[in-house]
Amino acid sequence: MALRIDILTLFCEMFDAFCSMGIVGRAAERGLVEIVRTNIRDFATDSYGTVDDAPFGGGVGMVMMPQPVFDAVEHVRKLADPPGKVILLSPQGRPMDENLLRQLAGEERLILLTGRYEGFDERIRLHLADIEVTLGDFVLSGGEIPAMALVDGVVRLLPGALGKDESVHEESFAAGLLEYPQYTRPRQYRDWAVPEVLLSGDHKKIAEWRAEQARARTHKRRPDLWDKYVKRQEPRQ
Ligand code: 9D3
Repeated sequence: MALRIDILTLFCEMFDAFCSMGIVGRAAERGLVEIVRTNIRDFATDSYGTVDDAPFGGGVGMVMMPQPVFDAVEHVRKLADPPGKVILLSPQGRPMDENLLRQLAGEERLILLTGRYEGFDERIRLHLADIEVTLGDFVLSGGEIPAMALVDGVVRLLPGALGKDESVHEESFAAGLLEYPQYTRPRQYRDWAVPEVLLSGDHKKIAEWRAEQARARTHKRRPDLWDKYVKRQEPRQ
C-alpha cells in the first residue's frame, strides 16, 4: 500500500515541481507514495477567501483562523481511510531529524499542515495537530519548504524509492557520521591533487582512510553528532 500524504497549504503551486520531479516524482509514478494537495483557502466561508484574522489581545501580523483549517483536515479525512497523524509545520515544533523521518515513513498516512502569516490559532495546535515539527532555528516565510523537506526525507526511506546506487550511500549517514571527502576526475585540478590513497587501489586502506576522515570531520564540525555517535558505539563494546 502506498503512503498517502495530504498537504494542506495556501500555496499548492509551490509543490508542483517538487511532486513531479526527481526521487519524489518517481516514487509517485511507481505508486509508492500518493501526494494530494488541498488549498486551505477553499474552506473559507466568505467571498474574499479569508483564512486569517488579527490576534486577540493585539499585536502585529495575522493569525490563521481555526475554522478553515479544521474544515480542511476534516474534508481530507473523509477522502481516504486511515485518519492519519496531523503534522503541523511551525517554528515551535520539534526539530526534524532522521529518527522522526523513519517513524513517519512507517505510517500509512500523513496530513501536513503548513501556514503563512504570524502563526496558527492555538486551538489548531492543541486540538488538531498530533506532531509539531520545525526545520530548525531560522525564520522562513511559511511552512511549505519545511513540508517539502519532510516529504523528501520520508519518501527516500520508502522501500523501492531509491535506486541501488543511491541507497548504498545512505548507510554512512545512518551510522551517524558526516560524509568523507569525495573526489572525481581529474587527478590534478589546478594546484590540487586527489589524495594518493584514493588512487592506490588498496581497498582496505581506502576504507580506513574514509572512516577516519568521516570521524575527524564529524568531531570537528558537529560535536553534537559526534557525542551521539560515541554514545551509540560504547554499549556495543
Ligand atoms: C514573530 C516571531 N516569529 C516566530 C519565530 C513569527 C513567525 C516566523 C515565521 C511565524 C511564522 C513563520 C513562518 N514559518 C513557518 O511556518 C515555519 C518554519 C520556519 O520559519 N523556520 C523553520 N521551520 C519552520 S516550519 C514552519
